[in-house]
Amino acid sequence: MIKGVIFDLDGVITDTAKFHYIAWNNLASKMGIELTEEFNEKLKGIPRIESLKLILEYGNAIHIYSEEEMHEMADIKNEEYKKLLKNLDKKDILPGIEDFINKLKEKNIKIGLASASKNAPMILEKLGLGKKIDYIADPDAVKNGKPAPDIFIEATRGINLNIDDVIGIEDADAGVEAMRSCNMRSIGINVDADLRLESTRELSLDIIAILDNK
Ligand code: B16
Ligand code: MG
Repeated sequence: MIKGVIFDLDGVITDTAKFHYIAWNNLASKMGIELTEEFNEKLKGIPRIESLKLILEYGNAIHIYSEEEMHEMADIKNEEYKKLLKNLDKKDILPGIEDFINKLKEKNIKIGLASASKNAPMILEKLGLGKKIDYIADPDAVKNGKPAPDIFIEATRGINLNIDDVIGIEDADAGVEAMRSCNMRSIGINVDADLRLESTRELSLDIIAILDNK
């Protein structure tokens, strides 16, 4: 029986990818790198500094900057990203998510968060969901980011359950790969996983039951 659900944040609970894209694009264009939306797909679920490294590799500029400079650049991007989140609130919760979370709570199913984002606690507060999430795994507390499984293992540990007791929900290949490598059952939103859904609207207790019986 499923006793817990592990959520990804960006792309599952809310769509912050568009703000990441604007902030990365502005930083990249200062370095003469033009990003495409297709390339941006590769950054989904990838931690901040690794995302910057992928952008610099894409622009053939990785050799130009020191680690320290890269951290400064990532900080600049994050400041702009946070400004773009200024008006984020309840209306930005993806369709069906709040209702699904409430139904999980009614059934005493624990909720963990496995997001690569260091901004996750602030974002959840803005969305009014902070109190509903039982445990937010800290990406700084794990060794390897997605596609490594560490953050999903940590989120499961934080809600005192075993991997077999939970399912995870992701929108990015890196996140599904992370779940697969720790044998966690997975739901993909617009991405292939054990069960693929086209929208967060389709999430329900019945859908979870399907995965439980698979
Ligand atoms: P931050 P998720 C990920 O969120 C984003 O998809 C990814 O684009 C971003 O680089 C990463 O968080 C780190 O975010 O810069 O806020 O720490 O999908 O894992 O919830
Ligand atoms: Mg995501």
